[in-house]
Amino acid sequence: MGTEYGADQIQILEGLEAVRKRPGMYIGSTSVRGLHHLVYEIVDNAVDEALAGFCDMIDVTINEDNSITVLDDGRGIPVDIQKKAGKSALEVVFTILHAGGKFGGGGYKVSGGLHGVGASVVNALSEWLDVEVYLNGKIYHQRYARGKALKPVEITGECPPDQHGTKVSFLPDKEIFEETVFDYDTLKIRLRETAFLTKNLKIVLRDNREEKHERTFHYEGGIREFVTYLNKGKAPLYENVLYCEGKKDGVYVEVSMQHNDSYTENIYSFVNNINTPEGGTHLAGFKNALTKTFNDYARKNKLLKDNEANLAGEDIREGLTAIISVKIEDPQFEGQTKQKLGNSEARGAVDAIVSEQLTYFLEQNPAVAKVICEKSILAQRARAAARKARDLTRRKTALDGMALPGKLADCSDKDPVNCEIYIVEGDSAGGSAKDARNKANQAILPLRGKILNVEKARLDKIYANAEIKAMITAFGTGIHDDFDITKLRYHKIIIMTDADVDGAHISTLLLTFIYRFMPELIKQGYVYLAQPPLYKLEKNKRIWYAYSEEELDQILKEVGRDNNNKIQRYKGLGEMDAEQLWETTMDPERRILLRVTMDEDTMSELDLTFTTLMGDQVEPRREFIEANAKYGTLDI
Ligand code: 28F
Repeated sequence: MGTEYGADQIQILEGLEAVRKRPGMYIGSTSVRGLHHLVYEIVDNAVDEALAGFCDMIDVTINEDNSITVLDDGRGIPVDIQKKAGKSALEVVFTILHAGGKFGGGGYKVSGGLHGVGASVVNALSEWLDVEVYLNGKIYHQRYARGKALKPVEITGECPPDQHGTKVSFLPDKEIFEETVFDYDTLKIRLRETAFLTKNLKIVLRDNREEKHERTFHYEGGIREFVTYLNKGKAPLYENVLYCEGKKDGVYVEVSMQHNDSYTENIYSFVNNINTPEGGTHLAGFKNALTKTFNDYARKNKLLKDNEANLAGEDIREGLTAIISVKIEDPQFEGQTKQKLGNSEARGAVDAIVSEQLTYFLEQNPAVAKVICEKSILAQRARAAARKARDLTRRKTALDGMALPGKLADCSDKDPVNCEIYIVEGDSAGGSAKDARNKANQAILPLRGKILNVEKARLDKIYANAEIKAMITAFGTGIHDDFDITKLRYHKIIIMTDADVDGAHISTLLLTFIYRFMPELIKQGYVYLAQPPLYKLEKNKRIWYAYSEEELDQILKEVGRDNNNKIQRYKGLGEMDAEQLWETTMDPERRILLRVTMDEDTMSELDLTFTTLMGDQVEPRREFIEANAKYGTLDI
């Protein structure tokens, strides 16, 4: 390496050494999630260039060797020599760890929208990184290995004089990451979300590995189209997507929303394109404006009478899909995970802009206003009924001393860490499971009949449902305000259904209930899906089980395809005797369990997964179940 890299270079290298020593501090983790963060960091820099108004195309490619290439048509990172550092600005961007980096102590992103921040982190964690800048008719190039520049910036060729932009390629370091294979779908979901949040930006994603893919995301309507997309497969209550936009006190605000006929609230908030799952001042401002504006409208137009109570915020948000997106110079994040916006000016800005523009919209569109008010009033009544029902169950459980459901075959061990509960559909399968289980630590809860779809029922009906009550009492945690994860009675909640389309549907109904009412159980990894086999193959008194068509083919190849093969296709769990059920699906030594996970970086897709499965349109649901049945995973 050249000797022109002197004293100050050493200091810089120490900076990036810190990133390699504690990568989690800068990208959250070194798991597959951290791996994908590398791409988001580089793409975010290009998005910043788009937000500044200089870039309208970003091209992301997964290369054959699992390296990544990101190209933009922005101004190109400056290459002139910076006096203070004595080297090219380009090199500074890639080799100096910028103060106030994007991740705080907790390992979470705390600030977006800082031009070029993050590039040095990606560089430090890459085996190699190549950057090309197209500027003034020339191609500038520099290459790095594990964060160290191999040479100063060089001109390696010419480009058309009107071409401009930046291209970054990198290979994540196998010494750092537990996993170095990129997942196309993960990038697809995130890049689609980025495109929704940045109207007019075109993002292309290509996969050049064995299984080729290509997608273009380009939304002229921005977050308006995001709401339409999220409501796909649901029935909107009216045609318009309401949209508010404005700037106040240095906060640029965009809000879009539309109600559907479901009972759940689907609101996503973003700050500088970063998801804020815990909300904050921008979300609070939105909710306040919504509640106030609708109550004012309903009173003024006599939809609410003088002697009737105000609509609660949750009544108005029933079935609401909304996006709140703010852009702010200096975002302050609060809370344990630093995901909650704290800037007080964001509250006022969102409140003022939404109040004013929503009031105007309601006056101009009385038919839409009426539909929303009527739905809210129904929600208000159901909420009162639900409160009564809940008070009743509370009183009862207090008297009974938390009576466990009669159908539950509990285990004898009382330490939750050792305990598992199998949720089984149907009494006959429940019976086999009871005979098969290890009574010491495996409990069985058989559920009868159709499981209630909580996306399609109001709270009063949900609380009155016997199967749901049985699950809540068996788990021991309570729900909503009373939820307490330390009271969880089993550290594995295992959903066991038939390996067919109906079984997949029942699993999804159960997962939807858990996700809506006890999301912590999924977040903390307590929820699993059992994997019963699809086929049994008997030959010369030996038995094989296959969990997929492919596996059956594989086994047949090994044992030979002839007339001695006895193949049985299991149509349901009930067809297996207790011993078979134990050895294929319940024995901890031999079974396969799928842990249900959710990716917090791509929050909005999570709901869509459920929506696709639960919505009225049959087609997307069938596609989803078939796709997941084939691969044997349900990673929501
Ligand atoms: C493929 C990833 O990183 N694109 C970027 C720019 C443009 C400017 C910039 C970036 C300059 C000195 C910090 C150009 N002209 N794509 C990208 N495009 N960074 S990153 O500036 C960074 C500052 O230190 C840019 C005028 N101003 C800014």
